[in-house]
Parts: sequence; C-alpha cells; structure tokens
Amino acid sequence: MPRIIHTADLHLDSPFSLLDANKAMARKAELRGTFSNIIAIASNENANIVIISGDLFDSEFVTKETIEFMNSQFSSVPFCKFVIAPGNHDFYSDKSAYSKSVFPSNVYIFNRNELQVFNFPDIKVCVYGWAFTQESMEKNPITHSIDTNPDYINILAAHADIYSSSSKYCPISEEDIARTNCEYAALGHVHEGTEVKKAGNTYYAYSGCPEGRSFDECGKKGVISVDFEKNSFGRWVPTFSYKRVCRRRYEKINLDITAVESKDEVVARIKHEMAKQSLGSETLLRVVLTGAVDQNIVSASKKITSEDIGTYYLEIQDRTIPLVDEQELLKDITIKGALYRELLPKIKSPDPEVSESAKQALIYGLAALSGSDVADFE
Ligand SMILES: [Mn+2]
Repeated sequence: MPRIIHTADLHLDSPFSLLDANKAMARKAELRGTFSNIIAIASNENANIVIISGDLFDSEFVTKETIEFMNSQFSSVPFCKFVIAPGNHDFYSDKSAYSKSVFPSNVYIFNRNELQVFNFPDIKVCVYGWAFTQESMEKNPITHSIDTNPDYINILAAHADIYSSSSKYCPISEEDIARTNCEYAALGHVHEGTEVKKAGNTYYAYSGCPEGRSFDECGKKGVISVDFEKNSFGRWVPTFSYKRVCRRRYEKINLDITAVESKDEVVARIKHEMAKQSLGSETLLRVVLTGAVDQNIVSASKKITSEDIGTYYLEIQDRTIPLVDEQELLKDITIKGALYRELLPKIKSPDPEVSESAKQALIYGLAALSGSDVADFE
C-alpha cells in the first residue's frame, strides 16, 4: 500500500522580522524542527515518497547550516524518496541552492519550467511536475493531456495558482488538472491549506504551509498523507488524512471590552477566550481590543505581556473608542459636543492611524475643556 506525504511552502530561512532578534532566531530553528517533524512522519509511517511542492526555501539565499541539516534529514530515511518542485521563492537557477549543493541520492528535483517526470519502477510510481526557473512563471506547462501508465500511481507535484488565470505564478485550471490523468495533484503556493477536491479523475489539494510565520497564516498547520489501495476494478484509490506538524500557531482574538473595570479584568477575559479556543503556550497571539472603554484602562491593558497570559508572543491592538456619554455629547450644544461630533466619524474610521489620532484628540480635548490634567493619560 504505497504512501505519499504532501507538503509545500515551508519557507526555510525566513527572517521572522516581526519578532525580536532572539525570538526570530528561535523561530528559524523551530521551522527546521517542523521539517524534522515531517521527516519523522515519513520515517515512522514508512512513506514511500515525500512530495515538496515548492517554496521549501524562502529565497535563493540558503545558509550552509540549513542545507547540511536538510541533507542529514533526507539521508535519515533512505527508503523514502523526496521529490521537489521548486516554486517562486526557491526557483531553480544556476545560482540556486538546488544546483549548487549536492543532495543525497533519494532526492529528486525538477529543474525545467516544462512538464518533466520521475519514474520509480521499484514502487510503480510516476511523479510529474516542473520547476519555477525565475520569480514568476506565466506559462502553463500542462500543454496536453498525459498518457499515464494505468499500472502506476501517477502524481503531479506542482507549484501553481489555480485561483487566477492571469496569475504570474503558473496559472493552471481544474481542466488542466483533470488532463494530467494523475491520481493526485499535490499543489503548493497557497499557504492556506484546502480540502481535497476532484477534477475529472484527479484528486487535488493545497497542503498549505506546515508552519505559520505571521498573523496572515493562522491556525494549526500540517501535511497531507495519502494512502493508495487498488479497488476491485484494479484502479488506485487514494484515502487522505491531515497530520499536524506545526511547532507554534498564530491566532487572532477580537475582544469587546466595553464595561471592563480594570486591566486584570482584561487579562481574565483574554485567558477565558484562549481557554475556549484551546490556545496554549505555543501560541503567538494578536488581541484586538474593541468597545467603548475608559482610556486609562486601555492604556494599562496595552502593557499586558505574553507572560501575563502565558503565550509565546503577544500583540495588543487598540481599536476601542473612548467611553463618553455619547447621547449627552451628541446633544451637547457647547464646544465639547461640537468636538465630539467633529471627531466621531474619524474615531470610527477603519484606518487605525486615523482612529487612533482622533481618539487622542478627543481625550485631550475633553480633558482640557474640563480643566483636568491631561498628563494622566500618558
Ligand atoms: Mn509560498
């Protein structure tokens, strides 16, 4: 029963510029750890092939340590073949790590921007695919239907965009996928993994990235494992399972803190929300505070740390509006009311910079008009 693991978009050696230098270095190491997790699955579950559908590296600049690490990992499962289809971030060129480094003999790398095939008679598998050879690839390499061998399991490994026919990143259509006549098309490029779908007789999916690298890549991440069995008509039938491999996860929480009375209450509300979503210490969390709130509490809440709530990283974003007696101010015929009515549309602006400066103007304005000391507002 042949078994294939499908992954893509690992982006090894990503800079993690959102984090401080120490954490960025730790995350780079963890990203390599995620690759080890994939290797461990391949090893423990006796996978025949691991398909890597592009963007294994974040750029053409790959450190020697990363290459050495990769090669020791590839060599640690000699019975497993690794097929790489370079993508737009790690395109194949004379200067790329793919052509400049020597890889173990169980690693197979597509190197042309047209349809190629690796034939593995020992396990009766054919892997079709191509490589990006520069940062973009506007042509579609599936120029005709493939005359696949029915005795073989036929796989397509491709970095491609199925969502836009005008994409600069190898636009292919569902019809193209169907024309490959493959049992499975293992796609890379889209970092949000998809369900397994079917075009003609070909199943296809984006595995998504196996480890999030920013708040654009939220949630648990993993790889797709595909098992093949022959049905009574002698056709290969795949079954799919998703396996989590990520070390950490990025998550966003929107929290309406209207009527909270202290920073501690905000901390408790964040923890409550984390418990509800089962977010643990591995989480990189962005909390967006909303609601009409006393700005002293908001200022204090902005100082909540990852230690306070037990996450790996915490970012607090303030989208609150100042707690004022809105009805009173809307009717207020003095300059206070005029100020409020003037600033209200800006306070409610979706642009956080506009909203923030309007809020500050209101806080300082109202404080000044009441004769109180604005220094308290920091
Ligand atoms: Mn990518």
